[in-house]
Amino acid sequence: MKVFLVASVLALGIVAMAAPFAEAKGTVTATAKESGCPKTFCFDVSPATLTGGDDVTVNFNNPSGNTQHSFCVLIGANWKCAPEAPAYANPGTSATVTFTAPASGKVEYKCSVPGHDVLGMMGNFTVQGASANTGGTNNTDGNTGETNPPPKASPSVGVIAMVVGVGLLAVALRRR
Ligand SMILES: [Cu+2]
Repeated sequence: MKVFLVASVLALGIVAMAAPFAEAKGTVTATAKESGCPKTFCFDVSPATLTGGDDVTVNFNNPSGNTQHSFCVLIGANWKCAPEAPAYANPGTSATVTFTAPASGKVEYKCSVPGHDVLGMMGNFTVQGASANTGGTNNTDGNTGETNPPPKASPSVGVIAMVVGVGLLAVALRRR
């Protein structure tokens, strides 16, 4: 009975903590720029902050007049590109790449056309811990620039459930 109670309390807490992350998603718009950059080229990336664990879709546009570009993210040890390597996006075309954001830290990005990274087509996404997400950078409907409702449950709910459960258990055991 005691083991069952502890297991139940732990399971409830874990479910409550996991629930808000299950449907996490993010959409990023990245646009290649050949003017108005600190250097020769750059990206206009929005939003530049990701939420840890999100399934991120980057919609990459190359509206330039005459240069091929790509948008690649470093996931683990591999660059994942839009369009898929070794292709580049021709002027006036778009491509998409999807990836899962790491739990926290940074995600490097660059253009994979040789030399374009040092000409300015490189940068980092900042990854917020999922618990820090109070809305704004995490879209579930593919539209950017809107404010999202707060997550349905926060991880602290799970922690509180476990603490309360363990407390009740201690009281129950002491009364035996
Ligand atoms: Cu480029």
